[in-house]
Amino acid sequence: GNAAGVGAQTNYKIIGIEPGAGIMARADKAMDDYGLDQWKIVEGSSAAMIAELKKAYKNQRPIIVTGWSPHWMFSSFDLKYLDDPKGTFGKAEAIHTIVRKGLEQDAPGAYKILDQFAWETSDIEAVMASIEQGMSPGEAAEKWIAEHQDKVTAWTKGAQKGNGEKVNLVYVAWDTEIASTNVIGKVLEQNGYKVTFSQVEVGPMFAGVANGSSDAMVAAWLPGTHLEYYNTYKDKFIDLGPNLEGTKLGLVVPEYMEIESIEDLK
Ligand code: PBE
Repeated sequence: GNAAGVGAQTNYKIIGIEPGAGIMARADKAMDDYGLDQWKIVEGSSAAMIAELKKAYKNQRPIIVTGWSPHWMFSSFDLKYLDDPKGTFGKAEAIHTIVRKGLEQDAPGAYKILDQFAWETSDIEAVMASIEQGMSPGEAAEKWIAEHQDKVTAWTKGAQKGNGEKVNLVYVAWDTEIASTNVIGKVLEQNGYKVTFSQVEVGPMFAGVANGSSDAMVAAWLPGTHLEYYNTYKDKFIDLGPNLEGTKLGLVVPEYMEIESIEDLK
């Protein structure tokens, strides 16, 4: 059947991303939930996963990756999520903004902007698409900001201007987070703050905001994906709520593959 064929053709490998990512824990759990003992989740990076996907897609070869939405890959390639009848990858979630304690007192304008930051899937996908087409993340952020002054005005409404205070934004190099962090960073800069960026792994991202070495992150996928990190630190930082709703995680394959469900991998 298809499943045996797909397994043989892919060496029973599912192309994963950074080991600490929430989606990797979900993918491991899927192996148990669906009894996929033969299969392996390959650890790597988001960039390496995309490179593998591009290569396989170009040659119309079978490939299975850990994927998430929003993501530009769904507009660049014809892809589908494998059905997940057991719900291992969870329901739609939101991405939250989280700041360190004391930021409101130290940089009230930055706090207010971060608190008011909220956008839609189509917005973040536009930024991701510009980056994918070769723009630097900073340029892509500036382009989106110039074209969406209505949204930016709503985020900055009533926010006191900064006076060169430093704001450090911490993030992981996932495509979604590269886009969002650069956009909010530019908006903070345009409002008088001196913004620095720290790119780290997911655990240190949460720890950094909790221990105050970073000021803010816009990259917490909740309530499920980052639940363990969130629970570890939740008393030590301030959750400003969703900046984007309607995310999704799962196993993703090209449309040309003839499987439809994670169950088909067994
Ligand atoms: N992601 C993108 C992350 C959250 C943002 C889905 C790769 C994760 O799995 O932790």
